[in-house]
Amino acid sequence: DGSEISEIETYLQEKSPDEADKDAELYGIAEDKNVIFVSVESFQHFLYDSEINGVETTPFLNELKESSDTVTFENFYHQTAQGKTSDSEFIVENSLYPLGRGAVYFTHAGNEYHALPEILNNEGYETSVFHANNGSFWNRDVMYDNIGYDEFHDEQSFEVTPENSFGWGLEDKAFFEQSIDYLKDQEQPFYSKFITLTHHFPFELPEEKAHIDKYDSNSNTLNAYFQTAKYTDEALEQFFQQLKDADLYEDSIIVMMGDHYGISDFHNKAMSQFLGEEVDPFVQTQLQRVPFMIHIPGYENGGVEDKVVGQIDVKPTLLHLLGVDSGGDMTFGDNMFSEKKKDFIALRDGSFVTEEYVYTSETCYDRKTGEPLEEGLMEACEPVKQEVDQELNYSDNIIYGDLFRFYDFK
Ligand code: GP9
Ligand code: MN
Repeated sequence: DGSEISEIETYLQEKSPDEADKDAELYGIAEDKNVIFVSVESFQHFLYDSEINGVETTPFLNELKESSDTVTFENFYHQTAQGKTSDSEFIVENSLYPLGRGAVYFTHAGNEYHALPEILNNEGYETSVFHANNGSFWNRDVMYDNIGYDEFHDEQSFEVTPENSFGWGLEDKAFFEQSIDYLKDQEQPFYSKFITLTHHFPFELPEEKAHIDKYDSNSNTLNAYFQTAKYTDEALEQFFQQLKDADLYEDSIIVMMGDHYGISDFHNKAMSQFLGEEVDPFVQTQLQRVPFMIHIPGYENGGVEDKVVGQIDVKPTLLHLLGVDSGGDMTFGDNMFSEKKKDFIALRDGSFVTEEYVYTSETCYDRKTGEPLEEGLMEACEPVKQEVDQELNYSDNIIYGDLFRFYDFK
C-alpha cells in the first residue's frame, strides 16, 4: 500500500533535500546542450597516473583531469553488486540502490520507475543507448523500453568484422567511430549513453593493438588489465576528435564514469605488489573508486574535487547541470555540487565511506590514515551504519514492493 512510500518520502526529504540548488556551482551549465554519457567498462581509479615501464596507462584521461574544462571527482565510488554493468546503469538512471542479490534489470524490469531518460524525454531530449553487444544481455532491451529510452543501438546497428572484433565483440575504437553517424542523425538536444566493452575481463587484446607492456605479477588478469585500459583511453581520445569533426563537440557535455571494479579481491596479492602496500579491507574499499569526469567544452573553472560521492549521486547531479528541477523526485543520492549533500556513500554490502571514516568488515577506519580506530572509538561509525542499513532497506522495499506505483511524481 501507500503508507511505506510516504515514510520513505519523509526520510528522503530530511536526509537529502532535492530542491534545485541554483546557487551551487555549474547549475544549468548544460541547459539545452547534448549530454554524452560514457560508461567505461571496468575502469578503476588507480589507473590514473599509473605507468608500466615508464609508459602512462591513461595519458588522455590524465590530461583531462588536469585541464580546466573538466571536473574530476577523485573519491567517487561504484555501488554495484551482482548485476555489474546493469547495476551501475540502474543506479545512475534511478538514484536507487541495486539489489543485494541478483540483477534488478532482470528481476524487476517491469516496475514503475521515474528514470532519467523518461524525465529528459519530458524535457524535450531525444534519448538513446549505444552498446555493441546482444540487446537482450542483462535484459537491457526490456528495461530500456520501460524507462523511456527512445533508441537502443545494440550490436545489430554495427558492422562487426573479424578485423574489428575480438574477445567480447566489436572493439571500442570501431564502436565509437561507427556511432557518430547515428549521433549526427539525432534530434538535438539529446542524451546518449555509450557503454564500452573492450576493457572487460579477461582483458584480451591482439598484440599489435597493445601500446603498453603487460605488468609482471602472478596475476595474468592484472597484467593484461593495463593494456586494454590504455586501448580504451586511446578510443576515448579518438571519440573526442570524432565529435569535434562531426560538429557535435561544442554543443555537448561529456560525462565519463567507470561502471565497477575490474580487478577482484582474488588478485589481491598482485594488487599489493602493484600498489606497494598490503590490500587490507580498507585499501580494498578504496579500490572501489572509479573515475567520474564531467567535461564541459569552454569551461575554465574545472579541477579535481575530493568530496566523497558515488553513482547514487549521478542522476541528481546531471539534472542540476541541465537545470532541470528535481524537486519532486525521489532519490537516495544528491547533487554532488550541493552543500546540502548527504554525508555518506553506502556500498551495497553495507560498507560505507564518509569524509572521516571508512567502515567495512565490521571495522571503522580513519579515512585519512587508513588505520582502524582504537577500541572504544569504534562507535564513531555506529550511527552512520544504522542509517546506511535503513537506507538500503528502504531502497530494497521500493523495488520489491514496486512502491513507485503509489507515488505521484510532480
Ligand atoms: C555486457 C557488458 C559487460 O553487455 O555490459 O557486462 P558486465 O559483465 O561488466 O556486467
Ligand atoms: Mn561492466
